[in-house]
Amino acid sequence: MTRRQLADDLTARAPELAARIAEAQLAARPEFAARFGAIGRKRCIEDAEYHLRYLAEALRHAAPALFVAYVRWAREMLAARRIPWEDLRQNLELLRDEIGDDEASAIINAALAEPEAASSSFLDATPQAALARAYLAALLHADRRTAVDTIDAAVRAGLSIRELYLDVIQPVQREIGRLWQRNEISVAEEHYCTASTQALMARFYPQILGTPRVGRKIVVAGVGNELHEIGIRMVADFFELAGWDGLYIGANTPAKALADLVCRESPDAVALGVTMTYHLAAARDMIAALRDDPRCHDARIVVGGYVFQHDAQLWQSLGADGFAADADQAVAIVQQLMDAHG
Ligand code: B12
Repeated sequence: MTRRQLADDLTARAPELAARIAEAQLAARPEFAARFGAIGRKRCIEDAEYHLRYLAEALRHAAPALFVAYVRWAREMLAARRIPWEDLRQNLELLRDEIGDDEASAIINAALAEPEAASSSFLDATPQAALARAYLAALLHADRRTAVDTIDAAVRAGLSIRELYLDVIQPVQREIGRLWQRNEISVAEEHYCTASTQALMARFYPQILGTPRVGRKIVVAGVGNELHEIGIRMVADFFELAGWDGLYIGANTPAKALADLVCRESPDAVALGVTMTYHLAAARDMIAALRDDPRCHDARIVVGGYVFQHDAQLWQSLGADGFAADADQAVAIVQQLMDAHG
């Protein structure tokens, strides 16, 4: 079986394999089964299925880093919910033995060999650390008025939209994710912060849409069931600031509707965002569909989003023309591709 066939097979058989792994783990740990009962069994199956989905993508794209990063993330997330590394490790070892493939085993072993590493605050590294901290603190106190006033004062003092987006909002959103991962804030608090930040961004549209036009168009969208929107929205806004028409479609658009819109609009470029590793297949399929359609096969296609941070070559295996790590670079890369294309 090739790597890709194995990845497809694991994806197709994930529910069945996950159930088998969970049974083996519960049989080896009767005290766990007794303590957590039916809910424990359900969680165990869900977790194993989740591990399988990430492993399948790491195999499919020959990108072990995707699985290694996932296990590092899962370890911290589960530990914060009092599920020890031993449980996760046992689950992964059972998964490895059940699959019995050398390449899959090598990826799982690489993840198991990783030393424990606690994540660190995203606010330490930003040049706008004090402002980012003040904004986040206000949101975590459910005080949107102070949050907005804090940003307004900084903008009046000269903070640009570029700095607001990349040095304040981006690290704050990532820090919110880290706090959720560490079980320090709830899903509801994360939703409140994200919704407040989206409302904040909307206040700058007169400025964002007011730049002189350069006669270029880009469609910006998330793929598949992707729900993460702020990153792609920033990308669309940076293109608007550079004078492009940035058609921001948002996330979670049916594939056919998105492909039809791209072909109808005939843009110079398309920007596709992927956050969750298990949405990579949707990006690959969307790129293939656009390349196949004579109405839009000329458009340059770039990809980006959280998942690409783990492997800088991943974009190539999706068939994209390029990748950018942030919204600023996205504009630069697309300009380069346009120049090279003539
Ligand atoms: C807000 C949020 C959500 C919200 C999104 C709401 C919305 N309307 O956007 C909701 C609640 C829906 C959500 C759901 C989930 N989330 Co979430 N989410 C986040 C969070 C906290 C912030 C995302 C964000 O706004 N980032 C800020 C932006 C600016 O950063 P960015 O996306 O990286 O974008 C920049 C670059 O990557 C690049 N870029 C982005 N897109 C593109 C596209 C192109 C073409 C280019 C060139 C560049 C580019 O430019 C951007 C700007 O510079 C992240 C934390 C994080 N680290 O990002 C977690 C996070 C991504 N989520 C996570 C998880 C686990 C989930 C869920 C599975 C939770 C669950 N159990 O249901 C679901 C999955 C939903 C789905 N089907 O997609 C994990 C993922 C971990 C992993 N191992 O995969 C994270 C990392 C949180 C964490 N630390 O644990 N989430």
